[in-house]
Amino acid sequence: MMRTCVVKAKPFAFDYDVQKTALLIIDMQRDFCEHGGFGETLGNDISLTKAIIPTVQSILVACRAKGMTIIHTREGHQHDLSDLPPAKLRRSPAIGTLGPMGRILVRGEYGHDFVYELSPNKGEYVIDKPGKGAFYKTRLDAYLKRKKIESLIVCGVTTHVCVHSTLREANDRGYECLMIEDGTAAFDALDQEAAIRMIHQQGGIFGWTTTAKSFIKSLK
Ligand code: TIU
Repeated sequence: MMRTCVVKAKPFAFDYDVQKTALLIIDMQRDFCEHGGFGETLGNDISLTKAIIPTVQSILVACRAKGMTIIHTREGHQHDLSDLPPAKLRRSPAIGTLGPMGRILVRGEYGHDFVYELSPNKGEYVIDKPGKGAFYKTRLDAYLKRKKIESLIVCGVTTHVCVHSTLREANDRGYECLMIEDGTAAFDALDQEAAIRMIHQQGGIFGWTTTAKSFIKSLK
């Protein structure tokens, strides 16, 4: 049976029920959207990740107004870096070093926290994750099952890294995923375009994609 809300999407219309859907906002942290954070230490320009903040905010506000389940994730490590595999540190040696926003990608530091505009409200679930995907070493799946969630609306950064790792695993775990094209960002436009196409190609091999405007219009 068709669910209540229907949104024009690629590769075909995505239908969902608000009560069985969660908005999943991936890693909208200062470390990825502001100067001196993890994103910049990797050699990236943060202008595209910063630019989506107002769009993600409009999605968040619209979902809150409908009482949708909201989940925010953060990538980061414990102070002693005991949850940081040497293999990850080897290719991201800035993790744990001191930057202008505190220690890079370390929990509790200013740079690790969410950008101000996307601060979680009381009652919204915050997931701290040591990896790129939001299921690895977290309680995300248990939380979604407890809430009887079937569909995920996915926003955040970066599209080709943490958003993809999370969305691909969510798809394997049986969740239907709609990624918001302009509610996600990569550090460069080519990666963004490819990451979007990789979701909806082959009949929606990982899920669906749409725009923030179309998604907000579909909310009932
Ligand atoms: N490097 C990069 O594009 N992303 C990350 O390291 N983490 C997330 O995507 N959050």
